[in-house]
Amino acid sequence: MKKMLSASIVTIALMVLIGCVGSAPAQNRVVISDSGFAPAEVSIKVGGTVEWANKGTTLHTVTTADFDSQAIRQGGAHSRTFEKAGTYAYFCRYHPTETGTVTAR
Ligand SMILES: [Cu+2]
Repeated sequence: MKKMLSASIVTIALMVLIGCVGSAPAQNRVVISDSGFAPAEVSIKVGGTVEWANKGTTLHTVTTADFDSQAIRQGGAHSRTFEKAGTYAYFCRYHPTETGTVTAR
């Protein structure tokens, strides 16, 4: 009887844990190569986080009118959480042809 009780507690605890993971804001990963951002367009929920990982061989940035990641070194990453709905167009300061957008809704 005691065993069954602890088994149900474990089951409930697992369900709660899985529930938390499921409701967490989506995390999206954008890879920066020396030819640009991939995927160039990401769509997230408001409150979601985007992480840019620099897999290129040189410095890159994620820059909009409102924010600038500063230089992201090779192997480095930058994360930003989008608390307001909107479409955020960004580019790389070093290579202005590298562009992307984040849509938060
Ligand atoms: Cu760049």
